[in-house]
Amino acid sequence: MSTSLKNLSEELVTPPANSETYKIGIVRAEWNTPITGALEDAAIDYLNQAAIAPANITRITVPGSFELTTGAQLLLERGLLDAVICLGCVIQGETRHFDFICQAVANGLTNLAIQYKKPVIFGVLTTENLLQASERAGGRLGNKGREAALTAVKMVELFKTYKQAFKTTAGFK
Ligand code: DLZ
Repeated sequence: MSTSLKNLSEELVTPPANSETYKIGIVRAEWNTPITGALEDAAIDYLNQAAIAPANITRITVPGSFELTTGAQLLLERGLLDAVICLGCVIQGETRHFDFICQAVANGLTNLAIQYKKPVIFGVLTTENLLQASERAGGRLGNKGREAALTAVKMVELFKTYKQAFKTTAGFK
């Protein structure tokens, strides 16, 4: 989402046209709640600034990051949302749990995006320790929840723009 050259957390908000009609889902993992709660607060804050109507934001929680895929599927299968933001925090422990969870979530969310043809945003921190997570959840390295929301809004705008272009012309250049 960001690199050392660019931190999307600092990008200014420019609400796209008709953004109040965008329908956004948020799935948040309860593991490491102080971190994932901070990610969600920043995501909501960004969506508000981008003029997304609060009534068009659907929020659910799942126990851990591993369940983000099924949570997102639950929201997507209703066919009502334009994008789903998935927020989690996986912290490396002494076992290989970390690797399995991160890999499964990344693959699971990618597959959902392809299956449902909707943006599914990977807002999952994968860190070595709690300090690294805190730095990315409102600390010195910004807030990846805000960046996830920004990415969702940009992707919905892209989808709507291109769908409109396909409708009105034979294609687009
Ligand atoms: C089991 C587990 C572990 C060890 N660590 C984390 C973590 O750091 N972050 C997280 O979101 N979830 C963790 N979990 C829980 C798994 O995501 C999942 O909920 C369980 O394995 C049950 O499927």
